[in-house]
Amino acid sequence: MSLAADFGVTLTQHVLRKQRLHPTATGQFSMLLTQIGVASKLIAAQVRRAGLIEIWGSTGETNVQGERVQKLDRIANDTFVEVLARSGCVAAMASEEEDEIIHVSPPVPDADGRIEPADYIVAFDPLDGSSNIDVGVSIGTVFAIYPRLHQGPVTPDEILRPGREMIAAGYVIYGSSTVLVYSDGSTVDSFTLDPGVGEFFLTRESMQMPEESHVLSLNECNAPYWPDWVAPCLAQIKGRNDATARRVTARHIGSLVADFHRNLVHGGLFLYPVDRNTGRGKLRVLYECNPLAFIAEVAGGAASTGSIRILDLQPEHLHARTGLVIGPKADVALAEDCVRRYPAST
Ligand code: P6P
Repeated sequence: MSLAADFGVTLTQHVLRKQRLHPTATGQFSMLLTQIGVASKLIAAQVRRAGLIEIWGSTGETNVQGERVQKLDRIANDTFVEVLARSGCVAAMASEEEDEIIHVSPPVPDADGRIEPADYIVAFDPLDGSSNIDVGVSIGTVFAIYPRLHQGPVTPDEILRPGREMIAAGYVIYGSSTVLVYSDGSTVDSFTLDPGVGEFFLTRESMQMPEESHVLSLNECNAPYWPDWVAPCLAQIKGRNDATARRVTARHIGSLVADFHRNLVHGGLFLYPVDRNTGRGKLRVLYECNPLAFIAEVAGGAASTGSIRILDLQPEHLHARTGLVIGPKADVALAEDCVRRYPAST
């Protein structure tokens, strides 16, 4: 057996293999995904060393969300911004850590003096689950990739658009291992970083979300703020446990990316309903709910506010929030049915 057969498929090899399926591809999408892999490795290195080089804790700043900016948040954000800006594939970015759109200066001319405009816009949460940084719990990066709508300077309508217009989305989990999951709309594929080699290797291909929820994931301490539909929805799901079998268990990490990834692999429903009093959600549309909804749907699942498909939401501003129910189609439909029966708010 040749040596090459001993090694798995790398992220770059996978992306290039897919590129060959698109004769008109310019290579920018492949470049963008591989550069996201580079940024992820740089962030993973910092996450792994956080406790050793004292980059836990807060910078003292407060971000646009009104949340204390953890040092690793800032490092992850600046790393993602710099790597994507250098890629030549990104015309603008939106980050959870940045108040406004980040416009990227046009790529430098090639040897013939031609400038190939950047084709993509990326919205990302550089480090989701920040509250878990100091206690060694999995955290993650989430990203959404949109095609440009026109040439010239990026306009807000190119970012404030429904998630169904995404061409790709993904996330990276910095946990027991560093796992990058992305979908180009045709498949959901997962890659695990081999830190000894510094390469992401394909570990799960064409992932499909199990059709049944074995896990129920939400913050139960938010019960006083839940709309009326939530309790009966949960009761139906918990009611699947009986004397004959325990079919559903509860798991809630408090890092959306980690909770979602577990549910994608094992089958589970994640809920973060809006606050019954304000009608407002906590999770962000552009760079948390949209990317995960994109992946969930490609993997055969679904994602909804409880009444509207997440990917059909029209975000009013960069940091718009929403309620989220995401998981197997049948259980998202169950939640939507409960919303219809208890219509106070979703
Ligand atoms: P709560 C982390 O801050 C986050 O944005 C998501 O990763 C997570 O699911 C949620 O907030 C947890 O929020 O209110 O349950 O602590």
